[in-house]
Amino acid sequence: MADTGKVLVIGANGQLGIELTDALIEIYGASQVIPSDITASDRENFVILDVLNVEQLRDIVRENGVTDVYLLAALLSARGEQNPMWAWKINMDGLLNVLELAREGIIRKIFWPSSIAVFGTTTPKVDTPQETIISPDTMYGITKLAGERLCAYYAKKFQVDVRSLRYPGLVGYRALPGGGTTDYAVDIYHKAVAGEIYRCFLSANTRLPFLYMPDAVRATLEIMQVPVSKISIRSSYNLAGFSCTPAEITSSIQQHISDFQIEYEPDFRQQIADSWPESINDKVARRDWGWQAQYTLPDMSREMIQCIREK
Ligand code: AKB
Repeated sequence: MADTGKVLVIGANGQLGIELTDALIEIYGASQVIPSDITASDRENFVILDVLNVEQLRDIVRENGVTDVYLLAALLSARGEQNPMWAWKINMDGLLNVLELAREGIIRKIFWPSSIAVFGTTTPKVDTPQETIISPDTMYGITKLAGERLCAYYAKKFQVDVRSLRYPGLVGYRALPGGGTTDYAVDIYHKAVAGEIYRCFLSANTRLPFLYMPDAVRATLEIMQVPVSKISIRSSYNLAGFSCTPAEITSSIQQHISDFQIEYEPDFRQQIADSWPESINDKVARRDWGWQAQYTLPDMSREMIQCIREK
């Protein structure tokens, strides 16, 4: 995009951040992308940034001519339950800091991820629609719901161009996720390739929605590139890939690693998973900006196993 200044990725060392940063560098060039996180990295242009430090954020944005911000720093669902106040602080203050810079006109466009965690036990579980009962049961979900409302508010009241997706569980081979309930679906592949038994913290038939990382990265790039006139949802778009259970992932892995074994030892994360939908209806994203997932569970298993082996 000719009118894009520099792009700042906050949370560039995380599971999605690593892959999204690479994709952004491919589009805009390394000199245009500023990866940042609270821990160091040897990436070009990398800066250490604490999203809670609004002055530091403002300086980095001003000094580098940043126009677009991808705010990925967050505490996920399981860690959020272990430290709810910290989850509230990181997830809400971080977002507000970025929204405020956009309201002041310093930032032009924001991507902020929401999650299926906005839904709760009273939400229809199957084919969950875009507009439905949104009544989260976790602190992470509460921060995502509040964040969605803030995004919609800043968009309407101050014409801030903030765009958002409700990610399901994201699965990729490059980095391990940290502190989420859907993390098992990444860990399981690493154990399988290492020839180890996987002890799953969810029960065999817990069905959840997932998205393979290349689809997640593409969705993020697509929603940020689509003309503003196509964006009808300013809270956050439902996004679907495929849905599966730990038992189904196990069978899919066994197509490639026949002696792979799993044991089930559900813990506190079972209750979180039980409060989330099994499948998501993303027809509004399809209608507005042509979203279409490409990967299925068998595709993902084949690629995950191959890529982890190569690593
Ligand atoms: C989590 O499990 O907390 C996240 C999510 C679904 O947002 N992966």
